[in-house]
Amino acid sequence: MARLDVTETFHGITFPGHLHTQDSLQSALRFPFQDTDILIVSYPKSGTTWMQEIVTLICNRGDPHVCQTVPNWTRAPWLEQHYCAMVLEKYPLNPRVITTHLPQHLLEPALQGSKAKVIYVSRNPKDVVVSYYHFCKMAKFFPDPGSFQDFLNQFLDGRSYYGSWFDHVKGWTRQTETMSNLLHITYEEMSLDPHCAVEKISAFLQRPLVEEELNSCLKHSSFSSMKNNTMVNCTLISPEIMDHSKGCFMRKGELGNWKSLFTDEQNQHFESVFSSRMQDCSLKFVWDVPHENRICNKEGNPN
Ligand code: PPS
Repeated sequence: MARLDVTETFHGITFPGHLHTQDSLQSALRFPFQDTDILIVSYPKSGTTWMQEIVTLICNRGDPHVCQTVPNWTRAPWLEQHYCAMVLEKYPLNPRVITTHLPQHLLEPALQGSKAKVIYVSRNPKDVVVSYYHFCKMAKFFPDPGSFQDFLNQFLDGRSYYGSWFDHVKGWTRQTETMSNLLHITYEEMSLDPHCAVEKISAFLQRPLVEEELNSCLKHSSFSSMKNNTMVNCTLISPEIMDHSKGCFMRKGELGNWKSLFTDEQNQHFESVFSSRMQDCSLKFVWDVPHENRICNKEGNPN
């Protein structure tokens, strides 16, 4: 299944045809979730792979064996991608860890009444768009991204693959008010205080860890460990699909890397689109909170 030049449009959103078909997208909407499932949800480039690693490590009490021997797309397959059903059948997981980039409104019917635990990861959209831009240069299943200005315009207009960042974040975070089985965590929280973040995730999954296990989770989910882990750094993907000469999947792993690419004008325009598109979102994000100002309580929740 190459289909590198194919784009699937589904419910008005575009998806790379290399990984998605109309059937696979349709099946995702009818997916029979089990109450024991863990669903990782994110807009692309928001920390998906990092969360897959943390969840896998928590489920294995810090033991890195699975992380180091099973590719992330097998141990936490993307629900909407064509191989998902095959993977779930061939490699029974306990618990099942499933990943998705789909927007909330499309998955709502399938999740209705389910007690599956949902973890939503968001990230500063300026860092998302920069990470996404670099990724599109290396992933041959995306069209050439062209100039950063064009790519940014598409992102702000909601024309990117996987749809609008604004709709995605608003759709899923709105659910935090009503769904007790949904945890929203940001890439920034994970980066500024990984210990606190892993504690928070393990508490949410009701899989408490002793200090040694928690430290092992931290060690093996660090950027440097993951950059060298072939099970997550995309180097297993053939050069026909991903041009590794054009960059690394584990690229920078930084907060505020957008500053390397945005001009002042682009930043101002971004801010103005952001305030207008997010005015109906009551959520306060922690993107720019300095480390020394972040405090954790005993349960691992940020105060
Ligand atoms: S994807 O393609 O949607 O699955 O990408 P995703 O995994 O969501 O995002 C990739 C970015 O996450 C960074 N990353 C990390 N940052 C810090 N620590 C760890 N452990 C980590 N793992 C992945 C990765 O480097 C990409 O961000 P950028 O800014 O491009 O470096």
